[in-house]
Amino acid sequence: KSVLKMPIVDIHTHIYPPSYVDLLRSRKTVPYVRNFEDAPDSSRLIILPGEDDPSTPSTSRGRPIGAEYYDIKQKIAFMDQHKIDKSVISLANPWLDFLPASEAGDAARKINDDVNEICAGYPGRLYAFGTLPLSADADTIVKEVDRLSSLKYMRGVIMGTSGLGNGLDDTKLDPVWAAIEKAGQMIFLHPHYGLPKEVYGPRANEYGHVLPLALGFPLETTIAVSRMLLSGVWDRFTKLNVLLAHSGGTLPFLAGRIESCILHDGHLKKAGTRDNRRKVWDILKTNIYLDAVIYSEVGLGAAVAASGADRLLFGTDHPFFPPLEEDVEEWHSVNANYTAIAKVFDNDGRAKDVLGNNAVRILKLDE
Ligand code: 5CU
Repeated sequence: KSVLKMPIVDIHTHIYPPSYVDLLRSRKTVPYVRNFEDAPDSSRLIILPGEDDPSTPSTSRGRPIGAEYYDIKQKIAFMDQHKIDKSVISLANPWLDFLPASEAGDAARKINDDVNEICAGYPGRLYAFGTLPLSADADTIVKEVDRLSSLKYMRGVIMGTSGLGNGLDDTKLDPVWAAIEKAGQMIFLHPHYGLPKEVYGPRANEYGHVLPLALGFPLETTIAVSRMLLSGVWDRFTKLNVLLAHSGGTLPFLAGRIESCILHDGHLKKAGTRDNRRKVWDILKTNIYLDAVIYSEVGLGAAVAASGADRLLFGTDHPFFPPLEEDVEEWHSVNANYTAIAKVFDNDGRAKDVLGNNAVRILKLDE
């Protein structure tokens, strides 16, 4: 009797292909890559808004960037090290959001072709989410969605929360949602912009990146998805599938409150949008998928309760969150996610689903 090995699939794992790093090196404003005078031998990746304010301590000025961000061999070595069989790689934030409209279409085609080519070097091990030229017009974006369907290793698109500039509740996005839905692609929704820095207070510089990454990112995702819900995106596009980064931000925990606030809102009642809509819980179990990048069984338990173990997919966020200590081979961040899965599912069949079977089934990684 043959014993089939269970695949482990990482669906949240980023890359900046060399052409994108060249683009960042050519820039002088965020996002960019630069060697600073106080450490001329190491490059730093400055991507988050305000990360290079003059008041920012040098240790909070972006993050060191090495080959792990752009050399696919390092990704494969990381996968081998952590027993990951397949990865669905995606361009990391801020994608192409910052490009002038006139450059975005060409840049998206180049980056997507490069990423597809990288995957072709490791058949069966690498797949990808493509990137969209969101600063261009809807027609250019839709063309790239359609073109992605012809690229062998592409399984969907990664996007941030800004949409065409006015967020994901903008009805001007409807042709884009329609094209993605028609193509049967998965949207991997990922934060980048966080919250206005004022909410972190005057002592924010003392806390490194903790507040923007631990709270700004998940709340940004939660707000973006809530705006999609409230504006009826999933009432108009009932088959639009969205994979939410970081186990949905705080959506699983707050879904009940969102639903209750809708039910108790007099404005929505009068406008007729309170009752005539799909419920948050329905969308969570029909259109939304969640990654399992939440580092603890408490958050993971909420994700399972909200969307179900059959909609949860393992991820690592590589190359972000490497161990800070030297000589550590296995990444704490990765092991925290493995441990949470083992604890929540007591290593039953659902653990195997979350670790890989779900991703293979949902993203068709055996084709
Ligand atoms: O450390 C960070 O800033 C990040 C980031 O920008 N994007 C991401 O996916 N994870 C961590």
